[in-house]
Amino acid sequence: MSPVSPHAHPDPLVAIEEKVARQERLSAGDGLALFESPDLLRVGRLADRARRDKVGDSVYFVVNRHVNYTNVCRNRCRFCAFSRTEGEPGAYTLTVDEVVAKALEAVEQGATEIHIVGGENPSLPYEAIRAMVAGIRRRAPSVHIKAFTASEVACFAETEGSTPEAVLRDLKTAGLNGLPGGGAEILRAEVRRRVCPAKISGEEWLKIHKVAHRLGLKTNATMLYGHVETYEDRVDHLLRLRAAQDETGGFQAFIPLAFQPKNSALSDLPGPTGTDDLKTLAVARLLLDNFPHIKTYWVMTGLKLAQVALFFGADDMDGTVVEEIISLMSEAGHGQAVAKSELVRVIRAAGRVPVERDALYGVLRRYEGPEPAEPDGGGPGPCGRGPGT
Ligand code: V47
Repeated sequence: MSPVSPHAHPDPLVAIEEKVARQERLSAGDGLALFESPDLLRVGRLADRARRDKVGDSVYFVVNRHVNYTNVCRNRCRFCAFSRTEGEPGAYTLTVDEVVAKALEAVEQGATEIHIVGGENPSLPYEAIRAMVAGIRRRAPSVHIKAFTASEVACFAETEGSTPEAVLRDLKTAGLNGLPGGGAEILRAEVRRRVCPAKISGEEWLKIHKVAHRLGLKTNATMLYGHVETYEDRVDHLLRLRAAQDETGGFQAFIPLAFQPKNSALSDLPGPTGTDDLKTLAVARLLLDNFPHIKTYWVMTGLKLAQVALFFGADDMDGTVVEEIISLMSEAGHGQAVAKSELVRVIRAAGRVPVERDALYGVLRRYEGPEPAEPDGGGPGPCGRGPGT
């Protein structure tokens, strides 16, 4: 951080407020000052303003379904309650037909996006991975397939004796449309050494996303926060994402992921508090001035806090989700599915305009006017429990 100028205002937020009003880029020092500020509402108001300037009053959601095709993972990251070693009780790998059937069932119920991720399972042949994508594409030509984190892509390349670029080209030919934002964790090496030493490096994660962008695949970025990382680590993470976005413009959304400690090797940690959830989202909106969308992921925070997050910089509530096992195994306790009508209701109650989007933020329907949303499909599927509070 640069030394404090003798003429600097004693309240660092004043200079930041001026920069936000001028739509000027914030520095690492600004990011740190925002995280360190005890004035949550002031930070939130700034992020709210930045959100309004960028996207107005629309709040987006997508009717989607998650499919977690295997929990067998060679990495065994310390924050993860989902992964298992091959042969361990609870280890599973879905067949190609099972993955395709889950996706098609969701499409029949109105899903426009399928989000597929799993562990790094080197004994799963790459042909099976390709067949999942091709099988869905053959039977559902227009659904958006957002699949495989950068670390899975690196694993496929390794098992194939190939490169991430060749794998991405091949999966794109099979029908892949984009990559989700998982696996980023905290990009800094010192933190990765402590929480996910076997995973690809932060540099490799960024490189694979940039390659995907150059191939025309849109991707997202996440940050898993509230474990061993410091505010400096979070700021470093956000600024590295911002620099990558300056280069390629291929990120659509940033999603902060609140660490769920239960059943993980870090279960002695308390996990982030509600104020940390809101502040992290707000600082992300303020630092990531080149990211169009900031998502609040209700699966990790609960729908009520996700609704409040709409006043702290968020403009996207992700989706109906259905059966996301990563949070289920960490007993996040906020449910696995939410009805479309419920998302519309909470967005309206926050005084904003619900917008059902497709995976590329094309508008499918704006819920304007006073009429209540009709009871709908798109939500809780066969595995759905309603969201908790
Ligand atoms: O990659 C693992 C994280 C990610 C825990 O791109 C945990 O639209 C909290 O990436 N507590 C998967 N987080 C989820 C993800 C995601 C979710 C929603 C939307 C999008 C998108 C992406 O969850 C993993 C990992 O970073 N994770 N364990 C845990 N205990």
